[in-house]
Amino acid sequence: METNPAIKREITAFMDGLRKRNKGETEFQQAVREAVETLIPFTAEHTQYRDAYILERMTEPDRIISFRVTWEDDKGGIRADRAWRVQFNNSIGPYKGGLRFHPSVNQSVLKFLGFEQVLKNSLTGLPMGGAKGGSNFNPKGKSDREVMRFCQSMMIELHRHIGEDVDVPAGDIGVGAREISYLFGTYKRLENRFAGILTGKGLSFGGSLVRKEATGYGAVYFMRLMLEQEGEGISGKTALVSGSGNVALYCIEKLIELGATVLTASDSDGFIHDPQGITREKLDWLIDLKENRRGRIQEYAEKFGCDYHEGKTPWGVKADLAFPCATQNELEAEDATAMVKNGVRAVAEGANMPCSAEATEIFLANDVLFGPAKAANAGGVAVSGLEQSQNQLRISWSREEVDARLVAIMTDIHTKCVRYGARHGKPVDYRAGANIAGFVKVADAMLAYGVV
Ligand code: NDP
Ligand code: 2IT
Repeated sequence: METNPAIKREITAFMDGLRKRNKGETEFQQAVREAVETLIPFTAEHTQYRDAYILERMTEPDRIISFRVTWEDDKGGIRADRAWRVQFNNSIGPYKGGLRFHPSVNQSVLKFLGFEQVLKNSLTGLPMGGAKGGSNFNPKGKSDREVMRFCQSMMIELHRHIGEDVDVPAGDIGVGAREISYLFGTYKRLENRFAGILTGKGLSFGGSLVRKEATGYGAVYFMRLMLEQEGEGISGKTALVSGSGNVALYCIEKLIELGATVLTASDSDGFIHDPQGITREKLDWLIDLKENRRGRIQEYAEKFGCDYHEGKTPWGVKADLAFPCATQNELEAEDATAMVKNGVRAVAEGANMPCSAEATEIFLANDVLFGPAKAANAGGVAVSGLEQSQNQLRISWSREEVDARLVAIMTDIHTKCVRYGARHGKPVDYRAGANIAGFVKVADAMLAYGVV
C-alpha cells in the first residue's frame, strides 16, 4: 500500500513510543507494528479514533497477572515455573483466549497473542474480549501426573481471576484436552461451581462438538473463500502444512475431505515429505501418534516410508497452498521468496503470526492470496464462543449445527475483510481488511464508554 509521508511519520512516532514503553518485547512490538501500519492510515481518515487516542489505549493491556506456579515432580523434586494471564481488552465481551505451555513463553509472547486475540475475537462477531495466558512450563517429557500437579497448582492462583462473565481461558500450544480437564477439575473443587469458565472442555463435561477441529477446519474454510473470490477451488491442489498439533491435524483432515493433496507435516524437530499425500488412513495413524502416544513426526516417515528432513521446515517443497500451523515466525523472508518462485497461490495462517513481517510483504507484493492469522485461524475461538453459548443455555448442539455456524462465521469474517481490504485490479488485501474490521467494533465500544 502507498503510504503518504505524514502517515509514515505518524507510524514511526507511534512505534518509537511503543518500543520505549515495551522494551525488549520484540514479539509484541512486531504484532502491533503489523496492525498499526494499516490502522494508522485508517484513523487518519476517521479522526474520531485518533482524537480519542484509541490506538494508544488499545495497545496497553487492561492488566497483567503474573504469578509463580510451584509443583512437585515424580521424584519429589520441587519445581517453580512462571505464569501470566494478560487480560488485554474487555470492551466487547468477557476476556477470552488460550493458555500456552511452552518454554519460550514470556510476557512479550503473551502480550502479542493477547493483542491479536482482541482483534480476532472482534472479527468473529461474537461478544468476546481478548486475553492470553500461559507458562514457561514445558509439558514435553513430563508424566501425566506431573502435568496434572502443574495444572492443579496453576489453577489455585488462576481461579480467582476467571469466570464465565469475566475471563474464559482455553487451549493453545501445549494445552489440549488433557490440560483443560485437569484445570477444570481443580476449578470445580476450589469454587464448588460447575460453570463454563474454560472452553475446549471434554464432551462429557460441557465441551462442544467440533471445538477440537475448529481452528484447522476454519483455516481451510477461509482458504476456500479466498480462492472462490478468485474463481478457484481447493480440490486438486497440493498443500504444505507445518506443525502436527491440534491446528495442523484438523487442517489436514479438512483438506483431504475437500480433495487436496497434503504433502507435509512437521514438529519442532523436522518435517516429513509424503509425495503421495497424507491419506485418511495415514492421518488416523498420525492423530493417534500425536494425541495419544505423544510421539514424534519422524515416526511417520519410518512407518510410511517417506522422507524426513531433520531440523528443517517444509517451505521449500513445491505446492499450490500453504498452511503454517506451528508457531510464530516459522516462515521467513527466504521461505516466502522460495514459495513465490515455486508458484504458491495462497497462504492461510493457522498459527498466530507464523509469517514474519518481511515474508508477509513478499506474499502481498507478489499477489499471493494471504489470509492473516486473526481472520484465518479465528474458527477456534469462534467455536469456543459457541461452547460458551451452549453452556449458558445448558444445551448441546449437533456436529452439523456447530459446523454450519462455523462456516457462517468464517464467511462473515471473509466478507468483512473484503469490505475493508478490497483493492482495484489486485487481490483483496486481507491483512488490512482484517485489521480494520476487527478494530472498528472494539474502537466504537471504547468511544462509547468515554474516557475509561
Ligand atoms: P499444539 O501444541 O497442539 O501443536 C503445536 C505444533 O507446533 C506441534 O507440532 C509443535 O511441535 C509445533 N511447534 C510448537 N512450537 C514450535 C517451535 N517453536 N518451533 C517449531 N515447531 C513448533 O498447538 P496448536 O496446534 O493448538 O497451536 C499451533 C498454533 O496455532 C499456535 O500458534 C497457536 O497459537 C495457534 N492457534 C491455536 C488455536 C487452537 O484452537 N488450538 C486457535 C488459533 C490459533 P512440538 O511438538 O515438537 O513442540
Ligand atoms: O489463538 C487462539 O485463538 C486460541 N488459542 C483459541 C482461544 C480460545 O479461547 O478458544
